[in-house]
Amino acid sequence: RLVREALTGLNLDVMIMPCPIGGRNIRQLQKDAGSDQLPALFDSNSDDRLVGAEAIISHLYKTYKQCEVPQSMRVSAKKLRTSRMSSLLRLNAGSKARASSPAAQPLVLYSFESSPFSRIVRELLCELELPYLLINLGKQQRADMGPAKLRLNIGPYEPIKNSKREAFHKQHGNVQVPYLEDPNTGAALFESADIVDYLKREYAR
Ligand SMILES: N[C@@H](CCC(=O)N[C@@H](CS)C(=O)NCC(=O)O)C(=O)O
Repeated sequence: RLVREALTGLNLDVMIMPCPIGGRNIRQLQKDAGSDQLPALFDSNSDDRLVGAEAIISHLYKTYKQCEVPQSMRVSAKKLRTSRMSSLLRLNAGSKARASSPAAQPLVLYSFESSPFSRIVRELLCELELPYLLINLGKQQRADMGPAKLRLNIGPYEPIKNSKREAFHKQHGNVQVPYLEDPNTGAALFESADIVDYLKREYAR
């Protein structure tokens, strides 16, 4: 979670390989890397392999922002505690593998870390062990605040120019997450409840 927070803050997208407890992906990681410690990041731009939130976040800020990790993003005992607490509040949803059919191609999820609706989708993608490209559409300005249908600013919504939000807005006429695309079936869906139903129907066994 802390790594994904940093990725949202840095506006970076990543391919996620979920490794829930008891699943095939964690066994494969152990085989390939000789360790099942998570989180683990492979950066294909620099060919670096990093393990542990602190090392990964430091790498991300050094490589993609040329700076030290800001105070607000540093891994601390308090942050780990609150992160664990939020998992407990969700009864550890998204931590254990459930029987699933594999997907031939990775799915695509538009999301940002603190979105409660996206969290539900991420949890299920993890339980089903479905790899996905996580595209972060974090909020960048005051005008982005509020739900898509009830923005807190007055007047038509205008995302920041040349941003991923602007590209999404041009394509869909709004910016709302979660949004899921499945290249395996051609499905493209808004609405967390519909996405959850779709994933269960298509991939849960
Ligand atoms: N009913 C939708 C609500 C989704 C929603 O409100 N998403 C928020 C983020 S949590 C959003 O897209 N806000 C607009 C924005 O971020 O620009 C669902 O269940 O997916």
